[in-house]
Amino acid sequence: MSETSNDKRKKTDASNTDAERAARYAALEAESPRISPSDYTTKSRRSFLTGGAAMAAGAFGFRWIQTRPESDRIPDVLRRGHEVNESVWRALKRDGVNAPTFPRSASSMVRVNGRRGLGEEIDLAAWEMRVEGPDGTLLGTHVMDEIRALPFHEMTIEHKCVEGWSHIVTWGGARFSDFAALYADELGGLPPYVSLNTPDEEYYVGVDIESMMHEQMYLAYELQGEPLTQDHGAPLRLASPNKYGIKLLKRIGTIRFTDERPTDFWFERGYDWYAEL
Ligand SMILES: Nc1nc2c(c(=O)[nH]1)N[C@H]1C(S)=C(S)[C@@H](COP(=O)(O)O)O[C@H]1N2
Ligand SMILES: [Mo]
Repeated sequence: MSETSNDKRKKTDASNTDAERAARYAALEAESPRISPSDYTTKSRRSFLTGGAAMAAGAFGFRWIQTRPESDRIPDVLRRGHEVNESVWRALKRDGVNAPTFPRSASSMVRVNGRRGLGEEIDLAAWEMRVEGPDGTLLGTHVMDEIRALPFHEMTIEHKCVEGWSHIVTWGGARFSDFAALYADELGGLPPYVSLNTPDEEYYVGVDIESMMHEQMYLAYELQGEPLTQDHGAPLRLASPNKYGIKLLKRIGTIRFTDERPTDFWFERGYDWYAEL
């Protein structure tokens, strides 16, 4: 009996070296139906997430990435295999499932990793976060007291970096969903994407609204029960176990709700846009 593509997909968690991921992907890519770039952009997210459409979209993404020039900044290990793995995982993932949490005692201080957009120290007392709508209009600004006024949550989760390490860490802060609720009416419902930037705009990420509204997506201001240090993103950063670290912007300066899929620092350098776990 021939192996169904479902059997193949189930095997995606059987082994995990990058070479194996790349090989699995090449096999999936070979059997995928071809779609054009315009198909890709007009697919609804729902169909994107299910079955063949997702595989086809992944295949397109993979071919696109192969045409990109190599960047010397990317640790080569996870480059293509990684992109591939993301697309496949995204297709398989069920909505609404939480990543595992751990007892607080299992967590410890995580290293500082990535300082793009963190340049000089900032005056935390003077920090304000801007919120913009799809047309770029300023909808509001927030000081930390307003973020602290939202319900406080804590989670002990595994933070994962695309460089291949992970660390169990305890984050404290507000759920992004509680924050976004402040703007939902004004926006007539939330648009499909969120773009986040450091104040100097040196680092920027784009995230789909479903991922942002997940209960494990935090606007974090505490790490290991202490206020964030500047190197870890003070006063406010993203934290989640469901996205790779590259998406978890430190030192948020601007949040923009948008209809267009926003550009993203590491997407521009060859990584999968979703960087989903
Ligand atoms: N502003 C900014 N945020 C960032 C980065 C960065 O370079 N600049 N690096 C990301 C990466 S790759 C990781 S793994 C995490 C690391 O967070 P940490 O330094 O608190 O461990 O931050 C993410 N957020
Ligand atoms: Mo990372």
